Amino acid sequence: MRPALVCAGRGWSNRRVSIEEDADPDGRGTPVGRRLVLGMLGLGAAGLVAAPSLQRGFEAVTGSDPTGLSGLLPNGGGFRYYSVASSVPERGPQDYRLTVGGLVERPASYTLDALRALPQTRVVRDVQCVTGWRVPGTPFEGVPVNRLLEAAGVRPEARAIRFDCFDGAYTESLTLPQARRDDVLVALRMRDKPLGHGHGGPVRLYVAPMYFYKSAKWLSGITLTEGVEPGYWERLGYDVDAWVGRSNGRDDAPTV
Ligand SMILES: Nc1nc2c(c(=O)[nH]1)N[C@H]1C(S)=C(S)[C@@H](COP(=O)(O)O)O[C@H]1N2
Ligand SMILES: [Mo]
Repeated sequence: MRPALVCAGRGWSNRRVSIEEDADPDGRGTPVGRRLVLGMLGLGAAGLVAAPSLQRGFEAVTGSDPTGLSGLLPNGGGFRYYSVASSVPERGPQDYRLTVGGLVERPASYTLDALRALPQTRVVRDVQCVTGWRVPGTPFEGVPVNRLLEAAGVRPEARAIRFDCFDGAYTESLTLPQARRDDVLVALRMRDKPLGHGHGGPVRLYVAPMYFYKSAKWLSGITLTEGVEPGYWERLGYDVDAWVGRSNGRDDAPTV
């Protein structure tokens, strides 16, 4: 069976079930339990009534295949591979760049080697997609976003950050206080290996305390903005403040 392709949740009971069925082929990923799945289905109807924009989001998503890569790549260790772009170029040490710009004193452009040369932080948490799949205890390593912000000198009028991706399609956002947490990384490694292309390598954003859609893959730009510019899924109805367990209709205890 094709993996569940839609990073969307409420109101699609058959997709929900398919996520549960095809998760965890090798025992490393842990799909959410049946009770939680059914609980989220229960939330679904109310969620759609309360948030009509979500309904529009589902239509937009199901009208096309948002995850061209998913069909090509094997399921790795309980992860699903998501891409809203049908193809994404590969970038490596020669041609990868991460720019830091917008409302900063000193715009910068980092090569992969420059990022690797900075002190690395390791964070080990559960990865949690808003559709329900979860991979426990996943190590990520990289440079805290805050370190790059300090190097760039954030101007006083900046309140938020837009993250751009070299897939040309995806964007994400964080408020400045969120981005300054020490568990928010420009990640270069995942599960003790360099980030592969399928997982957004060579560099992705990793926002440990939030649902995985905040962790933008193929990161190419960090732009300081006056206000939050909602990201790709957020324009389709997902919460901008995507705390695990405390957003997107969930009110269970956070897993972080
Ligand atoms: N550029 C980009 N980043 C993205 C996405 C995407 O489609 N494009 N999908 C998001 C979603 S919904 C999830 S669950 C995770 C999936 O990461 P993975 O493919 O490494 O499992 O990436 C997030 N970051
Ligand atoms: Mo997701």
